[in-house]
Amino acid sequence: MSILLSVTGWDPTPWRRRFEALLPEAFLATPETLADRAAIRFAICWRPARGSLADLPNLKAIFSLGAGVDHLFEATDLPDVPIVRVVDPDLTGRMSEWVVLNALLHLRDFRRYERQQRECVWDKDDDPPTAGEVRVGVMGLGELGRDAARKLKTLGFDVAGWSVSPKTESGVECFHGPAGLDAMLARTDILVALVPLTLATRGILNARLFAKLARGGALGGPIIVNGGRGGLQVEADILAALDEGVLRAASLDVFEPEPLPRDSRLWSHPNVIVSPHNAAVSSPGAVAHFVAEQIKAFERGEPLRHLVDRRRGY
Ligand code: NDP
Ligand code: OXD
Repeated sequence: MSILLSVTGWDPTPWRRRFEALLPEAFLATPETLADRAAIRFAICWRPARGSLADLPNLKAIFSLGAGVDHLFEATDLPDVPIVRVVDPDLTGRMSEWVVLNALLHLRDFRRYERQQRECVWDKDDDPPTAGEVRVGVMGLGELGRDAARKLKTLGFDVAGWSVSPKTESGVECFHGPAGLDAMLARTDILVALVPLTLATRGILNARLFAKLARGGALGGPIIVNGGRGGLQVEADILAALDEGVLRAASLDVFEPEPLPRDSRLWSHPNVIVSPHNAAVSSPGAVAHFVAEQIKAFERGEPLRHLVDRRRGY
């Protein structure tokens, strides 16, 4: 069995080592070493090199090394085979850590106390809000959004969520569809974006949406937390909304383009927390295991799991 490992933007070495150990019978090729295109049965990808997926006549499936698959749909020559994405407790747990961390940083006004420490200032809010007074809206109640919503709920936040299809989640007010979004925004102090980047969601975090967020909440203004994709957000609108007080703060893990350019004002804005697209890294240890198990199951005649719906784009 031959497998193509096509990875750009991440170091492919730990991935190659993991797959060699987990699938010792497989021949692992890279776009640079690939000689026999007809031998390739599976492609394992993160931002695959341009043209690397074309002309693989015996390809059975493509595995994304991330939960998101927008990086695959960028290719014009994407073969028409099943696409599997990552659904793994390791990745899910990491994302929830990042979401909870940022919700707490804003709840506890961490930026202010960090600044004060640098200036040796001893000053505090005498009646700060608790989690129960803060309404969080999670855009996307999928694998990641649902887990984050549950963990935020456990901490006492007043949590709602939004998805395409109707959902029920204990203790979480669930909204769906375009009409449901406005209703959720109207009760949201912290908006967490965990929707995939698709034609329907590109640019959704824009000035029109920010204007619909709740005013008068316990945090002194709405806050956005984007762990989804940079393409969801209109950066100029975020900066303008922060400057005009429409938004109080933003935590951003994802950008377009990445890395975030040095001259972006987001780096230095006092009310923006930037992280380098590491909210939930795909750990080679966990994710290679997930992919290898699926390949073995497929070779035994079992169906692939966590397939992407090409029509929806996620
Ligand atoms: P899922 O596919 O499991 O969940 C996506 C959720 O978004 C679903 O609830 C879906 O609704 C909802 N959704 C999709 N489109 C829309 C829309 N147009 N309107 C309303 N809701 C919508 O994805 P995951 O939770 O696994 O991952 C989400 C995203 O997180 C990934 O696509 C990726 O971009 C990002 N990510 C970022 C990482 C990072 O490190 N920053 C790491 C991993 C992922 P429904 O359930 O009804 O279909
Ligand atoms: C992913 C990511 O989609 O790391 O998994 O962004």
